[in-house]
Amino acid sequence: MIQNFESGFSGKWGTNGNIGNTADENHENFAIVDNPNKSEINTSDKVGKFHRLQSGNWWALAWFEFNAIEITASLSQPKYLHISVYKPIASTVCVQLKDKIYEPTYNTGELKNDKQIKINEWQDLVYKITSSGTFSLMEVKPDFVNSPPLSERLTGDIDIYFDNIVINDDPTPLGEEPEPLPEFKGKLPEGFEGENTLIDPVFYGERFGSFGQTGAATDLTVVDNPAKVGINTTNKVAKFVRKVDGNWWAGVYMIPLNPMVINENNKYFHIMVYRESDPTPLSLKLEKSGGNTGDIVLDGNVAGTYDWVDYVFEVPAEKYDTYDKIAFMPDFVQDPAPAERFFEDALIYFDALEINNDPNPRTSAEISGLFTPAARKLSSWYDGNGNIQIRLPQHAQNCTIELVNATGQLIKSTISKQHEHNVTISANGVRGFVLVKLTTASGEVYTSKLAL
Ligand SMILES: [Ca+2]
Ligand SMILES: [Ca+2]
Repeated sequence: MIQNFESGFSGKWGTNGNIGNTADENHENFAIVDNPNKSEINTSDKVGKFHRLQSGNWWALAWFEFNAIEITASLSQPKYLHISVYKPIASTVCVQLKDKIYEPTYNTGELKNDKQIKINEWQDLVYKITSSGTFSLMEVKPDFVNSPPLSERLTGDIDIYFDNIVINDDPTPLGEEPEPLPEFKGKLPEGFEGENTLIDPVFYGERFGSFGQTGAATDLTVVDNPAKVGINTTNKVAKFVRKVDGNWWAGVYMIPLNPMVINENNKYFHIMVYRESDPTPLSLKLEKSGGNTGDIVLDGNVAGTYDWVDYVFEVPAEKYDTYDKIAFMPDFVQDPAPAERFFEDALIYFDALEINNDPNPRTSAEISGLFTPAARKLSSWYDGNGNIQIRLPQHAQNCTIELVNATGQLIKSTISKQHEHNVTISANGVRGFVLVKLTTASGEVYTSKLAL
């Protein structure tokens, strides 16, 4: 709780930009008053009132001190600031937390919210805080509109009320339904090109991260390919910041949506790596609850300094199983310790994660977008009349048939009907290579590639 105005201010307060251009301690234009409308989300007695002068600056604000609070927040684990407002006009409300008005050490920056729709009714507005700090002063710019000028927007001074300023973990405004969380879509194989990757810091921060070193949201991110050379000329890759003071076994983890079925036909885990430092061994470990593959270690390739190398980890037969978590340690050297080998945090890039049945390094980081353990061959063809024909496997009913393009995007999908032998899908507007993927009701996967 930052302020609910029920028991006065705990420090100084005033306005800025309402009269003049510097912070003042004007108590006439910013004061605690009776709640003008006890209803719905705010039935409390006291609220803050900002008397906005029509003659003031467009950015005029109310400020107040409060007992210092420490906020720990990051991009993947944000905090949410709530403020309930009651205003005679709907407009942008801007808030800002600092430790002091001028030259603050901690500063959230101007956080804006355009979601006010209620007029002369209490409405809760929510702001995402993504950086940590110790805060003890708040500025509220409750009518933050720079154009048209105030003389045209307002016919006179206005009173703006606000209350119930709290910070918590709840992104949903008081009195409203939560927005549904978008579905997690991070899958293998993973090339980090699209919107839905294994690394989704906004909604799914718990599905990836670093370990063995002090954690930060910047430890594992999707970035532009630092060098579109050799076998990897794709746009996006993952970046791991290997901390100089981290443990020797520090690495990253990712939890794909699809379980990783490892068997005789699907045992080679490929990953492309690019680094700017000398090669060192790399370890891959697939994990599930109650078990893992153990460290599968490869020597670093000297060609992998300032160039992309495809590393192929073979899961040993005694470890065939279904796993759900990838642990990757791309600088797996116990001695000398990282602090003795690096002067500063090392950047290690990786891309194109894929499990298949091919022990040979790949020559391209373009991936099919499909993870098909032991996929069977599907019979399908382009019939010359604008349609793709698919012959259903014997005894397969209610199959899901999907067309996927070269970047892994789903173009079309359909479900076969009872007793059909062939399925026809219109190929209108589809160009280039497509993958036809059929999944039977019992989960068997059949694929074929077509050029249209
Ligand atoms: Ca109150
Ligand atoms: Ca890529």
